[in-house]
Amino acid sequence: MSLSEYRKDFPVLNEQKDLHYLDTAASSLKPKCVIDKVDYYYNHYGCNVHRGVYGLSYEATDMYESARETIARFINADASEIVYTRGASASLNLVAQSYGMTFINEGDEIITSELEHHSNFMPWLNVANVKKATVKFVPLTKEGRITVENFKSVLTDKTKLVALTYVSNVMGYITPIKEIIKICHERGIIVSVDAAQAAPHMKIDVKELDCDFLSFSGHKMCGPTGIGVLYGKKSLLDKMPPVEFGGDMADTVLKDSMTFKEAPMKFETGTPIIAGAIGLGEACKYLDSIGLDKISAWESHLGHLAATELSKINGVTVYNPSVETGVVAFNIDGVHPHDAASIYDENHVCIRAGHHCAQLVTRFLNQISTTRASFYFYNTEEDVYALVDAVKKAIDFFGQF
Ligand code: 7TS
Repeated sequence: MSLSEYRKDFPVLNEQKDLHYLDTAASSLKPKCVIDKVDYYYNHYGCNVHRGVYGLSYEATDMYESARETIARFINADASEIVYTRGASASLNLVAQSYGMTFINEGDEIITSELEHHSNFMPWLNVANVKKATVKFVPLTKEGRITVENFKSVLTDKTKLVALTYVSNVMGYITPIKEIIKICHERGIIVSVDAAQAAPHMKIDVKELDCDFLSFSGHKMCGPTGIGVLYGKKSLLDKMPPVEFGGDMADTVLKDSMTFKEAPMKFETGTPIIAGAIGLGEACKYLDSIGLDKISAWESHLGHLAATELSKINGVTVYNPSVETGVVAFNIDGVHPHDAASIYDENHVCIRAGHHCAQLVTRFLNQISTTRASFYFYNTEEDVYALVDAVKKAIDFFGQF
């Protein structure tokens, strides 16, 4: 069941044999095939796309656009529905800035949750403030989950848009998003899904989900930094205005008027993230070659193992013991996560401590900070036990005071 055979694809893991990288939720490691693909573009092309009237630029454009098709296939979308952005944050902001600022009006309600990353909450709070709309929160269950029943309890005739995460970056819970989308569409409500922590780990089919928007980042799924994706239904993208203006997205420009290219081009201003897009296409192929179902199953096993083993340690609180993905949130009672993290680091265990850009979750847990271990397919049970040992060492160390 272990996917450890893929560890050899990661130069960082080959270079540092004693590294326990448990911070994929922040950014995944990058496999050689992706690094090589980016390198290939720079070594053999290096030129711009869409504009050069010469063979080199045509070929680079082909690579760049065929990556869009690969990414579209990865989530069962059409290439015309894939907007390249610089990351999930940019994608989520684009939905709010373009769709939200145009179609949300005074008195409307936007439903979101306390589980959101700041990038899927702040843009909507901003829209609500500007447009005099209201933000409502799905009440979380005691363990911090979004349920369909709780979602329904905040739904009203005024609800215009729902912005929810598919998988929480702190708690690792999976939102029952398909059922929520179905309920929303029966009432004509638009749903924007934050899939930053889902797309790297589970098979997503946007047609089956029927989501209106779906956002994710390349760097959390073996792709380069600086590239992300906004999937939007073509009918919605077509009626949304661009929010950035300039090179490449213009159709006709006159002294007193301008027109734009069709979506997705109208949202991609200036020289695009060419190498990033090409690298992300390669990352999608790589993940597909392993199999997203195998990836989720292995991560779920590691997440469950870590939550179980950490829960056994006296003085450790695991906040999401029932987690179904590879994200585990915990603290050593009475020890600040940043202090403990220094002991983890000494033991070559890389994990994140802090509010994880999701302060509403930390508040929900009544903490100022939490520690998070996040697993990917390249992690092993050995990584789990290294974490458990490091936590015990931190308890021993801080217990002396
Ligand atoms: N949404 C979720 C659910 C996320 O986890 C993140 C990043 C983002 C949006 C934003 O993605 P970005 O690529 O634009 O930064 N989350 C984290 C994290 O948990 N630790 O570091 C970044």
